[in-house]
Amino acid sequence: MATERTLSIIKPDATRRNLTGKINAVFEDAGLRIVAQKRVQLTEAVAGAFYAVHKDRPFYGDLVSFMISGPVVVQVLEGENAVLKHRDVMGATDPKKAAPGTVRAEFAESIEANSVHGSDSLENANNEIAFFFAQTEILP
Ligand code: IDP
Repeated sequence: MATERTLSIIKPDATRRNLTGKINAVFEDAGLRIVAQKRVQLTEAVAGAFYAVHKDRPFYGDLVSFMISGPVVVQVLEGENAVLKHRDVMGATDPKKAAPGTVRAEFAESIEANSVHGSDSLENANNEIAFFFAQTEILP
């Protein structure tokens, strides 16, 4: 197994409910290391660009509005098999289908306000990390 990095976002529903620490504890307990982290208010342009892959989906407009409804915490997580490990501890997109103990099962409010984002492939992780972070901001 290789050491990987993945891009994680703690979404506005979770920052609003003061859950950043609890979610970070799930990641750290799973063996993921937070090697970069910042709390930011996304603009419509930035959130729209980040989720451009979904621009033709019916939920795109609502998703962008949700993502700018409050601050998010963007982070780089590092560890063995980090992309898949992070997706595993996040749980399924729809919290009703998420396995018990996953972040989304424990904390998500709905399929949209589902508390966390995680890159779904190593290639996307590299692109999404570069979208938010300069190399100098990542401190293993
Ligand atoms: P993922 O975050 O589990 O990878 P994606 O299908 O990539 O799921 O969707 C991106 C985000 O769009 C989801 O995390 C969720 O916030 C939102 N989303 C996905 N499907 C729906 C839907 O059917 N209705 C509303 N929002 C959705």
